[in-house]
Amino acid sequence: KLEKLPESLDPKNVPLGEAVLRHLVYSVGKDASHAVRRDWCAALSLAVRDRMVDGWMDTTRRIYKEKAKRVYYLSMEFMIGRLLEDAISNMGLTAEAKGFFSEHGLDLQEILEAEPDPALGNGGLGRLAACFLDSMATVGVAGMGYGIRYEHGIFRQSFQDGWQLEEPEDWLIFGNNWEFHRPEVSYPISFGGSVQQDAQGKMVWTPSERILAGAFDTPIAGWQGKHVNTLRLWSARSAETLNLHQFNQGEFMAASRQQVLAESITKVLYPGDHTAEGRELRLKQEVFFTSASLQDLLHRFLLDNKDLTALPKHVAIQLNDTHPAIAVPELVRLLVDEHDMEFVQSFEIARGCLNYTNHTLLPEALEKWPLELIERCLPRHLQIIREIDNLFAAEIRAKFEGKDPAPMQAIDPHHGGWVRMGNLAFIGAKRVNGVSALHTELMKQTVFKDLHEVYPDRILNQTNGITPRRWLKECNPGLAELITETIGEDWVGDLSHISELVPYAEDKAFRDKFKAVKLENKKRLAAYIQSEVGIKVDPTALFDIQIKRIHEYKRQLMNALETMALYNAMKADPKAGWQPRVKIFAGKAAPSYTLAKLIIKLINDAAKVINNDPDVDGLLKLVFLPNYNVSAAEILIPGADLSEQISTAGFEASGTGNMKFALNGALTVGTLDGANVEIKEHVGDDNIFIFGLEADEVAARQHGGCQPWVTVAETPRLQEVVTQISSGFYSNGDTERFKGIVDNVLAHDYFQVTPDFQAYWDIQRKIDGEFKDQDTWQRMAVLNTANMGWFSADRTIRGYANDIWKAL
Ligand code: 26Q
Repeated sequence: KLEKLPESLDPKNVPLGEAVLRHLVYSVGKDASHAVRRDWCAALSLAVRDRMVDGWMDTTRRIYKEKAKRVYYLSMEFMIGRLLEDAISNMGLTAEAKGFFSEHGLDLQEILEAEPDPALGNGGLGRLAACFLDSMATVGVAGMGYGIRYEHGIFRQSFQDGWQLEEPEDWLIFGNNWEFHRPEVSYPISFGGSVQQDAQGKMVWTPSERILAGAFDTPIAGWQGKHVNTLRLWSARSAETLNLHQFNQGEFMAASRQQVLAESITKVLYPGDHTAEGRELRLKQEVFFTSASLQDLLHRFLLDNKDLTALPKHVAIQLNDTHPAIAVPELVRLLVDEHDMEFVQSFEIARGCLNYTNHTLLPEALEKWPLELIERCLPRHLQIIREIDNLFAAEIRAKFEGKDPAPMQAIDPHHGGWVRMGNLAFIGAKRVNGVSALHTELMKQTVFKDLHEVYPDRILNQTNGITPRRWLKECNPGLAELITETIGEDWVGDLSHISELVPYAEDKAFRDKFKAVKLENKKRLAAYIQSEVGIKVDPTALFDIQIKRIHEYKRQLMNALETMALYNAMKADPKAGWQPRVKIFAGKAAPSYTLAKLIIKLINDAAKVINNDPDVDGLLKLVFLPNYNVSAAEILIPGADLSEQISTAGFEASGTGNMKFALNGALTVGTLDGANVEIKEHVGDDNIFIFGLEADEVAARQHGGCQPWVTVAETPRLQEVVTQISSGFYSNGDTERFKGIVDNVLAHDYFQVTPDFQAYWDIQRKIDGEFKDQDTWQRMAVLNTANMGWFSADRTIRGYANDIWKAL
């Protein structure tokens, strides 16, 4: 009887404004005259969240009734960004919210900006997971995200004298109005101890340490709010109660020891990407959230099923890279040890549910753990990994006579000492996928060559995508309105409709409006730059933007060197009719990545020289914006004319920033790498600027002995810049400061900056020319937006649902 609530309690029957005021007073505890923006933001979040709850419960009931296949997306990272605008927009409440606040003399935009930006990830992999949540809820997949509720997300970046400084990030400090704490949902996670065989021959693990995982749920509404999924994040706490006796004796530290140790597991996000630091705490984080998620999904399954052999029919689990790859032995362990199943059958069940997405081929980013560490922390898991490996080896020997399984096993018996998580994930997965066509091909040819030969049907491709809600509708309202008034609003829920814009590329009036929107976005970005770093830039100049994590393979250095060469050329002949440019960089370097941090310093030092040189005033500005995050991206991307996607071919698995820029009408300068290849196919060869070595040429050069110093000597503009840097031109005469960069480029240049430099310079000068012909440029820009429909994450999710999860 209580299930159907009285109409009067339905939040939809209360005007949003009234609900906000009620929450302001009764949930936040402030009256309107004392409320600051943050209070309004809290009240609005709670009012909007109320509107989501019915749909959330409906979704749960529907999934249950229809026995829909459940999809679990396990990811160490969710780079969700601010949630309020997303929720308002998807719930169709934008106009009402705007109206209410403007009636009270408040600006909705400012209130939205009072929300902290949850950055529980490093970069692309984490942001992809967040886009997938939005798309699963939009497409109607019964999907749930599982991750870690880090108390501190990725560090806050600032610059001190041009050097990167890392400060702790504190997104929870004022509370989190989106989450529902579920204190009753809690699972034990064990570590250490030993394994003994009991009288029945069963393996019994007696751990030395137990920690509890507690659940925090955030509702995720899809477009138009019909379907609302859950992001469940785990937080660690001690299984031990406080030692009150000790505490009362005055030994506060000792009494709290267990709590502090347990809670350290979900304290901070590891800030490295593309480095697989073999740290014990990182391993514990991986085990912690993976085990909690598996226990939780098994518990849910068993609520209405008895037979665990049916698990693969009802459940699909996606592993976001190898970070949750311990799921392979952990799921087997739960089935064998906790549910009394046979090992072989358990492994079959695991192999029927688990799927693995690879996001990188960089050797240093492939996770491997020392056997000694696994043995010490996870003795039972190590046993199971060995059993899985043996089963796998037997399977290979049976199928392929004379084939040595060793190089493919999780633990290579010839070069023991390590557990290779990529191999483990591959062996334990039903499907393995790459994230762009090129990347998937390279997976088959390189890292997983031998495994692909023995399981030729296991690897498939799912090219990444982005959500058009956040990455067009919300971040670029001007362009969204123009598109909607031109072709209607269907594109928001089905981005393939955006191709209806193609004919408008030939419509001068439309192009002018498109250009006017871009100019407004560039003004907004110029104001942001002014307020963040105090540099004044001209909104009519070409805005050239590279925003992503700082990494050698992404080649911010090549961009910086080209900027310095352009500066030299402009200074030598300022009246030569140069296209004015603003070069914009943003991105964080892993705290331990010395060379990446030195590249930041070089760009900041170069900016100081260039921006203060009156000879190039009005021609060139160089900006490095601190603390790049999702919120910054939402201002930067709509304001770009040119998108820098210049990674060494073969190294960027996909990229997703490339898609965001092109969708917002920026043209791409890029290499044939990752999803750039597919963007080129969709926008057309004439509407993208491709240059440089291709993946096979890069591989050949990296393996053959190249002599970068010779290439530098043969490239005069590059030679000049390198000489300037090493002679202290950008470092007040300090010839030591950038030695690390110069030596690397001259002697090693693994990422092929020197052979690509001239081609990059040439295409940039071609871009200068094309930008001057604004009519042609705008036509190309419109065709970029119009042809990006395929890159919707909705399409990607349908691909996973059809080919991998069998869930639609
Ligand atoms: C592993 C072990 C220990 C510590 C850190 C890590 C770690 C953390 C993060 C390793 C890798 C990552 C992140 C990888 C990543 O973001 N990859 C990007 O994934 C995007 C989504 O598929 C692609 O678009 C990018 O090309 C790819 O670089």
